[in-house]
Formats: sequence, structure tokens, C-alpha cells
Amino acid sequence: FLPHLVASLEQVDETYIMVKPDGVQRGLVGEIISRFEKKGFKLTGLKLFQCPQDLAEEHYKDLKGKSFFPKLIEYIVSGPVVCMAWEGVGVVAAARKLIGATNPLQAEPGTIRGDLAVQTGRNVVHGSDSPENGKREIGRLALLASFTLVMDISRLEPLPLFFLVRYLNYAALWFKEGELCQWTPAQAPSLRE
Ligand code: IDP
Ligand code: MG
Repeated sequence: FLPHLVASLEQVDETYIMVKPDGVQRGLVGEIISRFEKKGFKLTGLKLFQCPQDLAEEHYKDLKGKSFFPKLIEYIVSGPVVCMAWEGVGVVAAARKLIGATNPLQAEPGTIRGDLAVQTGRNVVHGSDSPENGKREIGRLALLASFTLVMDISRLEPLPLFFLVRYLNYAALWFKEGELCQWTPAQAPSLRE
């Protein structure tokens, strides 16, 4: 719990990346993970997951009115996806660049969609479009701090404040508490002998 609290207080940039069912079925999971690893971002969450209908609809709720919405939901629940949380400075915009345009035919060569996909409706990967959506899609611990002032009646003095710290995993879409990890790279200076 604590590392996640620190991460949320530090406002670390993070993005939700998902290998969609076609990416899993075509054996592109390793390739896609590898591109984010090589770029230098830090993986803090990873799981293979069969997405339920309601979660797919919630994730794409902004597109609810679009004609392709039902097909999109069908696509996302059609097989397991790989859910990932990636962290790093500027990771949201950088990941969108690595992924490329929504329509793979318009995505630049060198991008994931530009290299690996052809159809908009089968574009192998998702990436959050803003830092806020990154937080919304990953789910972060938010702090609810409240305090109670307890009076010591015999001396009419306030006792030390009692902090009731509660937390909730707000708007968690793809990850639950305990599914995200904080870790230090082996080459970090503090670990050098
Ligand atoms: P993005 O994934 O690049 O952020 P969005 O506009 O958020 O693109 O759309 C979400 C997903 O919905 C796309 O990745 C794609 O799978 C699907 N989609 C978007 N537009 C179309 C379309 O015109 N036809 C079919 N599927 C679409
Ligand atoms: Mg989008």
C-alpha cells in the first residue's frame, strides 16, 4: 500500500497499455512489451486477463455513441488481453507515439500499429490518451484523511490528534489493490556496491 501511496502523491506519470485480443492471438505480446522496455519505461503492472463486457464498456464509455461501439466491445472481450501499467517521465504521450495512429494504415512505420497491424478494428494495442485517463484506467490509491480531535475531559486539553487514514482504490478499472508493484532498477546508484 505505501509505495502506491507515495507514487500517487509524487504524481508519477503512468499509462495503461493493453495488448488487445488480436495481439495476444497473433503472438505479439513479447514484441509489444519489448518496445516499451527498450524505450526505457518501467513496468509496474502486468497480467493476462479475460475482460468482462461491463468493464470493456466502462473503459470505452466516451465512445458509447459511435456506430462501431458494439463491435469494439465484442472485439475487446473476444479473448484475453494483456494489461500493463508503465511508468516514466512523459510516458503517456511517448507511449501514444510508440503505438502510432488509431488507423494502422496511417500509423508511421516504426510504430507498433504501423509495423504490426492493418485494420482500425484490429489495431493490437491500447494506450491511455491523457495522464488523467492513465490514472483512471490503472486505478490509483487516493488518500482520504480525516482526523478526530479527542478531548481529555479531565484536563480539558486536546489529546494528540488521531488521524484516521483510509484509502480507496478510486475508479480502478484494470488493476486491483496489490496487483501493482514498485521496484528499483538493478542499476540504480543506491544499489551499487
Ligand atoms: P485509440 O485507441 O487510438 O485511442 P480511439 O479513438 O480511442 O483510438 O478508439 C478506441 C478504439 O476503438 C480504437 O483503438 C479502435 O480499436 C476502435 N475504433 C476507433 N475508431 C474506429 C472505427 O472507425 N472503426 C472501428 N473501430 C474503431
Ligand atoms: Mg483512445
